[in-house]
Amino acid sequence: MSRHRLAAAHFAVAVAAFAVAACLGLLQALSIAGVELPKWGEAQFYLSMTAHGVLMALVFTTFFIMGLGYLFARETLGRLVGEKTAWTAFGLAIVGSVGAAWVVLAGKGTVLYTFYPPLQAHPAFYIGATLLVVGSWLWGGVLLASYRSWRRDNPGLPAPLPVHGMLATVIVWYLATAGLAVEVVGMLIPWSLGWVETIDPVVARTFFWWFGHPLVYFWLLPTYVLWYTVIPRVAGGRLFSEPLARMVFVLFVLFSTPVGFHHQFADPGIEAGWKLVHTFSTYAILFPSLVTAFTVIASLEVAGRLKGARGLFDWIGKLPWGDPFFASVALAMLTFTLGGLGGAINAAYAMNTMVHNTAWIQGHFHLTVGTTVGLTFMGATYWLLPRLTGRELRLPALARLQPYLWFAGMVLFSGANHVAGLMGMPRRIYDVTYLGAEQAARWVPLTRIAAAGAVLLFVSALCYVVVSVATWLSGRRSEAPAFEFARPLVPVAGRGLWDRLGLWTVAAVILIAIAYAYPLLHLLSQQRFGSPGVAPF
Ligand code: HAS
Ligand code: CU1
Repeated sequence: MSRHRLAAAHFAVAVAAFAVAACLGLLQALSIAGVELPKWGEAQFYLSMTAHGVLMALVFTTFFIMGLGYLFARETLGRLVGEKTAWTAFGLAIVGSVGAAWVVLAGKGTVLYTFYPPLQAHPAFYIGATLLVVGSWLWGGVLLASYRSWRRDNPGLPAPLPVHGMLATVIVWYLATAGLAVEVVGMLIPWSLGWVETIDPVVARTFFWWFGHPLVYFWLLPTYVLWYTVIPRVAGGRLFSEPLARMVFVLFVLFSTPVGFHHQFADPGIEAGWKLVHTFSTYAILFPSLVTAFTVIASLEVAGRLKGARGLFDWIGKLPWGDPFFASVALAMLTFTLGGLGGAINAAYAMNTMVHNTAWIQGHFHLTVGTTVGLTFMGATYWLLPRLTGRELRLPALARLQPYLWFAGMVLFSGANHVAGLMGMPRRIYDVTYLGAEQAARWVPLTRIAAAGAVLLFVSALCYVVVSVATWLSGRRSEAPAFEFARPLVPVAGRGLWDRLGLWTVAAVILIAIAYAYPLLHLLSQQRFGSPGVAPF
């Protein structure tokens, strides 16, 4: 444990944030389905939705990913340079998260997790979020410093694949949060402090989505690291192709950021041609996930065949479906097939107009971040805990059941939301009946199916938290198993093009400049709502 105390501390915060957010999620789904809850009204609904989004999407994920980064660096590079800085980062991130959560729970920051102006929070909300991000920047710095130190000792070797993936995550995160920093430090904090009277909502949203889309890959890349470097091993197989895996991470560095307008198709002030450019790059960013589907499935097939499977599909039956980590990831992958398809639908202007701001969107992101990422992290916890704490998993039957419960709950919750969205049910709405409007009668029954799903999800979340806490506190002590990573079928010999991460970062910056420079200048040239009306146009 002591070797990985830092990582363990991050996982503990992640599980705690998850536990609180899971309770709020259930309340919201029941409320939408029309269940009367005590002391609950419109204000509580939006407050809860903000807290749920911030705690799940920003706090749970960020702490879990930071923990994974430290763990992979220590295990595969044999070092962590700047451990004191890492603890400082942890402290900053905790202070920031607690501060922001406190503002929300006190009712002074009901701005949802996208905090679009003109919704305004108490300055402490934005400052708290900034501290969380600064903590994560320091985390990235520690990973980079550890890698550089390792590189000096191992000049000819490619970075171990888990570190290659985590470095790509760090780069995506730095590129993404540059946009967030401009929005929060340059616009939202001065505005919330009253230093400026107005800010331009479209400019703010543009910087938000500069950050907001790559944010989803900040969540997804560590998930992929687990899929590529651990799951083939857990399944008893080999990684099918290491070069493909390295390429995938590089493609995410390149294409994660210049796509933000696919969240702003409905926003005025951005020219249609530029929206189309972002649609094209969005379709480019589908490709590395399709490659991942191929490579990971091929790796699992190798596992099944090594166990003696014959024929076309027998290998599927040979996979360890009773292992909670494997089952979590397999179900997460199945879910992503649909979530990814939904993403491709969202990215097309015409189809986006049918689903934008409807319940379809919450259906989409509960498949993607809520299951593909979330369920993978939950499953990974069952793999991590015995290795971190030297304690055997407590209540293994609950752990085995948990991913299946989550999957079943999500089929109901997300399925119902997708269909309701197509019928026109809006997202983020307290009263989805529209005071009993006739049209709403079509989707109201679906909210009850979603609520039934939410109950299953809550039970599954409870199992996860109970197993984690019980293992941590009272698991039987035994020798901690080693952290073992998947070996590739054919090892890569030396450093290649996909390992030139510095070069790819420069290319990514150029792509971001192409995607954003003109549209931003154009927005800033229009004098309205606090935009400066800069000269060139
Ligand atoms: Fe998304 C909105 C487009 C992926 C999260 N997305 C959101 C929002 C969130 C989110 C949170 O173009 C809401 C934001 C808000 O609050 O307003 N999304 C995409 C596209 C992808 C995509 C093109 N999204 C994600 C991921 C997320 C995430 C990943 C979180 C982690 N999304 C959009 C668009 C919107 C949007 C628009 C705006 C909509 C609007 O109007 O507001 C792609 O990255 C998807 C690529 C995925 C694939 C699937 C690959 C499949 C794999 C598994 C294969 C395994 C199998 C089974 C088959 C191409 C890798 C294995 C077999 C065994 C035997 C085990
Ligand atoms: Cu996006």
